[in-house]
Amino acid sequence: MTFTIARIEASILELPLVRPFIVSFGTVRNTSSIVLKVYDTQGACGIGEMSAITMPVYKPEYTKGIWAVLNDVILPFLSGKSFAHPRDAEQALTFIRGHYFAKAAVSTALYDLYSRQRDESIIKTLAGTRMNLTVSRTISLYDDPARTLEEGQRYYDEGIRWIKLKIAPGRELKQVRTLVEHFPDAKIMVDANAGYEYNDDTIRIYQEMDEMGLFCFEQPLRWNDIVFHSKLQEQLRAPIALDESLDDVTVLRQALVIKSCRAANIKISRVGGFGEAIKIEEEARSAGMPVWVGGMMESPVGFHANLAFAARDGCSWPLDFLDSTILVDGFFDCFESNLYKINGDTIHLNAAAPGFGFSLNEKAIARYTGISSVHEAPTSTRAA
Ligand code: OSB
Ligand code: MG
Repeated sequence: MTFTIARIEASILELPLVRPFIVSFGTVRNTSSIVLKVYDTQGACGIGEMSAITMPVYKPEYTKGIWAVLNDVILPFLSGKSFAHPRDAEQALTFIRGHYFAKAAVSTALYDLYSRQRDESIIKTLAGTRMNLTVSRTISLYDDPARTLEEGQRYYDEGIRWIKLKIAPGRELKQVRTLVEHFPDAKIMVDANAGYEYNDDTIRIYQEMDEMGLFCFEQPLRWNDIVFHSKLQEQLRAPIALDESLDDVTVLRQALVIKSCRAANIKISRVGGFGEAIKIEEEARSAGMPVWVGGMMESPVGFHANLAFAARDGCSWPLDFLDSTILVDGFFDCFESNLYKINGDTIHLNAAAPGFGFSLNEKAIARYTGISSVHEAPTSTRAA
């Protein structure tokens, strides 16, 4: 069975956060995603999204740039094309260098279309087996350790035992010590979002945090570095996990050769979609490396994509994309879901409904929808 792409609707979706999310590269005040609705010639529809930041501060890509490459290059190229499987579409797009966020919007929409067409849950399409998933929560970057503790306490009281703390130079040791002292039974990791340079001060600070018994250090150094991460990893007990630097499976293979990390954060948007994410998860699994699914403040669309991928065997560390559910104003008003139920620090998945298993509340979503575009294949080029 193949599907032929007849029409693609794209739109920018921005949902406001109830309070800002502060990280070393700046302050995030809203989600910023591009949602694609892809229709085949039979009228079936798949919905997907890429989630990014409005400015190029996390990676070089940013929402308006992603919008441009989608509308100028990727969506016109796809219109009228036929594929047997979404991974064939991903393969067909490899002639375009980079632009992984844009490709992730296409990949997730086509996987949804493909699983709906086969009347199977996306969990089955992605070969997921883990139906009960543990969640972690992320504490923003604060100057005052009392605020760090206050946010940590809130999550702890909800039953969360995996906590990620955002850090930056000079805003780490006191904050980490406070958390470690108050929550000795919690697993605490720190995420610097590439905020540190590799030098003696950084080595000393990381070794001091290592002494405190943290379980992971996410992306300490520059967004495009793997060499100095390897040097730093050599001097630490706890694993370094790459986020920003881990573009694709090639980077993971390089990182394995030079031992840049001992854990990996997979974000569907950052790596260009499910196909590449599966390659990374398989490569990591065969190297015995734990991975987990991270997020970029997704809308409900990307949230479902993340959940489905996290059911795969290798994604053994807790879900790291739950903060949009408490930070996005009216998150749960935007959809109804048959894919999951949240219960304290656990999410139960259900593989009963086809595709991503949600239906959008179009009225609620429309309030947050910005510019839109439509790409239609000329009827003459459409395969029967
Ligand atoms: O580094 O993981 C990151 C959000 C936006 C950009 C980068 C990151 C994040 C998060 C989100 O940490 C955590 C969550 O959604 O729970
Ligand atoms: Mg990160």
